[in-house]
Amino acid sequence: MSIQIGIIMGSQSDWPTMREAADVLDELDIPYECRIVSAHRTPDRLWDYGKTAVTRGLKVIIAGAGGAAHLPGMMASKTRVPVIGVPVQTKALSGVDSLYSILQMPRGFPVATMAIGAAGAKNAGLMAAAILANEDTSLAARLDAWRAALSASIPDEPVRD
Ligand code: RP5
Repeated sequence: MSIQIGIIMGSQSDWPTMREAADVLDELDIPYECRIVSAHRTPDRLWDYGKTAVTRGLKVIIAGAGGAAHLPGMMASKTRVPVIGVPVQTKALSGVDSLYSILQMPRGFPVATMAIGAAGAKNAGLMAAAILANEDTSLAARLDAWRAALSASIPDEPVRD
């Protein structure tokens, strides 16, 4: 089967955040591809990626970017493959710039926007897994087990130190 999840990011510097998405997909044994695709620095690469996403068999694109974070929205404008946006935390504005850039899409071209930073990237991986699990019973069982294990790891009471 072809790879169904694409993880794209605007820069190598986004990888420490975006690896959270990759790591959770590894835990769930879901194949994916990773690419650097910048809306500003490599616009032709963005266009090609979006243009071929459907025919290459991608079912979900996870797109992370920081600052003037146009990558997720531009990708959503180029392909009907669902785009999950991850606002990467920035130094200047703590990622609020990234969040608003990704979240405030015009009517007609949605991006499913996650939380800022690592938690958002991890949840993006889990969201992509949940989308694929609708059509994949084996993956659905793995995702259910992952969720149950997380719940089981939460203690009933806090440690009082
Ligand atoms: C964005 O600019 C990238 O997504 C990254 O978060 C930010 C900074 O990129 P670098 O200057 O670190 O390459 O396009």
